[in-house]
Amino acid sequence: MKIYIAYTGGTIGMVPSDNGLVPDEAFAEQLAQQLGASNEIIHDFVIQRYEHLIDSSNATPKDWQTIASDIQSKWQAFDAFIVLHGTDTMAYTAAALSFMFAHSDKPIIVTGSQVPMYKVRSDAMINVMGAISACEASVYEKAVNGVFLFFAGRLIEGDRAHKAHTSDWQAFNSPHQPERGVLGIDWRWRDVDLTHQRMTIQIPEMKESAVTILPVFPGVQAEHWQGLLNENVKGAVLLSYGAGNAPDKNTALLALLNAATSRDVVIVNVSQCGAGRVAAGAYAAGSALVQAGVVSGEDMTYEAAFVKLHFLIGLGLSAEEIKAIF
Ligand code: ASN
Repeated sequence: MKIYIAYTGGTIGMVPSDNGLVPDEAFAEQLAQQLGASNEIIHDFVIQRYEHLIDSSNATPKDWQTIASDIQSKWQAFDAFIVLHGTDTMAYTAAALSFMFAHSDKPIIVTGSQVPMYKVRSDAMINVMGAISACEASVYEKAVNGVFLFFAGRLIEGDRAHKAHTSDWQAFNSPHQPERGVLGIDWRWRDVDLTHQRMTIQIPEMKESAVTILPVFPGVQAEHWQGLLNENVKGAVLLSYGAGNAPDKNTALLALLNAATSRDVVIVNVSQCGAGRVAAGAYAAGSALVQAGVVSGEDMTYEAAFVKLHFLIGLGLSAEEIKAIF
């Protein structure tokens, strides 16, 4: 197999500095040596070190575009793609790639590690080898074509992953759907419907300022959200309580939401619970949001909802079209 590995930064390739861990340029070479040292790995690898290696907390939608354009330019030349990325925003990038490479007919696996590869007690090679194994599986297990996040033995759909732990090896979960595959000694696969859907690659121009997140918390005031809903914003993820609730007695807050949706800002309701589905309307406190024009994010993670807004706004769709797609 010809496998393209994009090294974008993240802990996996970091080394200590006076200010803590920083990405290391030499990592790509070290990884190439490790992969080359084994007779068991028979693939052709190209490992590309990105010019600006980042801690993924610095990632922006522009980085999603850069990674996607890079993969697109290599599409015909490779059978599979692995993106080495920091964990902090890995779920966002995996979601972005899964929208941009919808129904991908090749595997695109995003992974990284909790501990840098230079440490003896590191999860780096375990995760890299798992990602390679997922690519290999795509040959006989068609279910693996598509965009996934692989971490600590779990192969999670790119738009379903959530960073759920700061320090466990198992840093990611898939709160709304079982993982596509779990890798122990062997893979265990979840059955999926493999009805062929035509692949599309769409890499829209995305503006940082276009999408925001509105947190709900006890005592939240319209003033808290005013700046967040500025005139550049076209979409927002509202992080609601429980099954999709927010304070319905706060008329100023609802008026602010109403004003935003009336000027075609798409506001998507996602629960801050971390798991479960939004059922806005089950309570009066949720109905008020529906009346203010807020749409339900159903069982999406906030990462996926945030990225999907960026993607659809970037495609230039109207607020009505975006709401219908949600
Ligand atoms: N701060 C790091 C990053 O996201 C965390 C990691 O990769 N484990 O780049």
